[in-house]
Amino acid sequence: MPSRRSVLASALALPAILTRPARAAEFSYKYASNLPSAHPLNVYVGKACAAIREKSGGRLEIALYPNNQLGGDTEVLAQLRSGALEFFTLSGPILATLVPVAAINGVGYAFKDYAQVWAAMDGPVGAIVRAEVARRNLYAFERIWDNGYRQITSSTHPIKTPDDLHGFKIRVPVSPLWTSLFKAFGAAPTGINFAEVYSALETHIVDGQENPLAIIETAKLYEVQKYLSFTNHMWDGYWMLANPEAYRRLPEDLQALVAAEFNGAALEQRKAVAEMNASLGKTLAGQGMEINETDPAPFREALRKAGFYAEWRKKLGEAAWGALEQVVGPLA
Ligand code: X2X
Repeated sequence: MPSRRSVLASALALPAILTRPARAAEFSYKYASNLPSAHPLNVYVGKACAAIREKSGGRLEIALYPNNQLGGDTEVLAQLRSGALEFFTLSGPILATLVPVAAINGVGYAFKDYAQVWAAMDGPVGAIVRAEVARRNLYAFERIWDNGYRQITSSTHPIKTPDDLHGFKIRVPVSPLWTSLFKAFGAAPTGINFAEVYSALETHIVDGQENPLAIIETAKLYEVQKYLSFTNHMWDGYWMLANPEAYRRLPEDLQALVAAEFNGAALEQRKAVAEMNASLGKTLAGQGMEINETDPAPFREALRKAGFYAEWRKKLGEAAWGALEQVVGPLA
């Protein structure tokens, strides 16, 4: 019998190709997300990836890297563009650092309800964004995933009126639209990647942040924030992006499978997020948050007076703005 050492030595001497498991995937791709694995975004991307592996007979495996494991959004977007990463979900207004018109879903108080959100994003507004994404050499799948309506949290005071935002030190995502929105309210916004948000709140680099309830819950932001104010100031969604060369390297049947599974899972994920965002208020109250409602009218008026709508109409362009207004009505 050969010694353990010599078996090991000869195994190490084999070329890597022979030591791979017999049924290794033809394509091993990676997906990254800035959210914890318990968030419905990752739950449903995970389901889609399992279905893709199964239905491709193991030819395509997509490994999941949730929770900023590969870095913050800015860094991961660079990895996606270079081909170090194949799939990434990124919020529209953050993607806008590369594709300016992608900020459009973040226009303050633009969507009255989810019917308007999906009519715009699955319709003319989404089509304009996806075409621009393609021009910047990335690929965006048809169905945008739900992040949700965003609510403001604070460790210092509740936000009841626009005045409560004056001078408020709030973290916003790294995005000109977000910074502009909170400057228009007279707040003091700081752009920070989500990867650093919990610690920025914990160490009081900022006093507040804004996110949908499903994130406040799954990222445990209630541990470092006291007040939760229902402002619904913005709807946000995640584009499922692919590195286009990596996507086109897949045979056509696998491309079709990936598109069908991601687009289908997005529709399921939307239902799960809407349910969570509707029911989590009680949970967060139980975890110690003090909750208040707000009247959107004075917030919207503050934005209008500050010139926010005029500025973003110019920045986003008449085609995109017109497509949005076609769905939601006149904005200012
Ligand atoms: O960074 C955020 O706040 C988050 C997680 O909501 C986005 O990706 C926009």
